Amino acid sequence: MTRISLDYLGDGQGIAAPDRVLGVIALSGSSPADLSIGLPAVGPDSGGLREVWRADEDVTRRGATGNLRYARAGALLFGVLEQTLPNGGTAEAAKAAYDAMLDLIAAEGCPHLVRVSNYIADITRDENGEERYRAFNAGRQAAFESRNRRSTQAPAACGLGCGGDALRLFFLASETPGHNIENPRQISAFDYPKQYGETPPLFARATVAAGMLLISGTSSIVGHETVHIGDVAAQADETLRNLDALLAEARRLNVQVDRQALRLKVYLRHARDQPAVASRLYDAGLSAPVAWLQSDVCRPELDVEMEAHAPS
Ligand code: 3EB
Repeated sequence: MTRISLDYLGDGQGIAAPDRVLGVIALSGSSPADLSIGLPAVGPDSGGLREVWRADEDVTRRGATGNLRYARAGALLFGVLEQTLPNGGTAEAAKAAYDAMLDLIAAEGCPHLVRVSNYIADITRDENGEERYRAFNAGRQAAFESRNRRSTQAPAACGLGCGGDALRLFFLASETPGHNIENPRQISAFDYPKQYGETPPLFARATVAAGMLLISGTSSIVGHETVHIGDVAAQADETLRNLDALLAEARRLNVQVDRQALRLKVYLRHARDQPAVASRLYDAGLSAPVAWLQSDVCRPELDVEMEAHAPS
């Protein structure tokens, strides 16, 4: 099995073992990268931050097709894509992006998508009377549906806001299927009721693949409802309960990960909330997050979302 690892680099730090690097994502700052998300960094050390996806085997091929760029190492395929989002054309643009990704992974013999990170410009914007995120969901679903992909096979994901006018996404696909994990405290996103949009979000709460537990964007949602509206500290605590629930489910798959081993990325709607959330994480005994970023979370009433990875 080809395994992946993740590194986090500040500005000016060199990238080790470049032959094994599948992709470099600039979460914040303007250091060279395969994809720049350009989120404002938050907190005391708010310089640029890059996330480096590395395999334990050399990359044997790098390629590009249209607006998609990819790297192949062993049984894994990593790709990045930037798709302009015309005002009012988000569903079509999201479908085009997902079509390109799904066509590539099929052609490359890596049909099992195990992780997609979606950064959507102006995610809460109103487009033809509909929130842009909902139009994104419609396009994503149309691409999956046209290939007869079942919603239970959707990968771990995140759906967050960013600046500019594009959908920026990166993904990891594999020759072999990952194992999806759902959260018993939450309704699966693909089963959300229609109050969150005609088309549900297609993602798994977590996926185990390539030697990694990949936890999706997780927030203060119980059942399908947002809880603790207006109380960011309580939202952080609820999010940690959801992360613990996912770790307990992972144990049932014989994947033992302690909460201290989680490498957390924390997205805050308001930068000013960083000290309050940091103190909740510290009190819960978590390791310091690898990233603090400002981003619009997809439900307007959510103030914090956390994403996590850990070796499995
Ligand atoms: C949620 O739980 C919060 O649309 O891919 C989290 C992770 C969220 C992924 C996505 C959205 C997505 O519904 C939002």
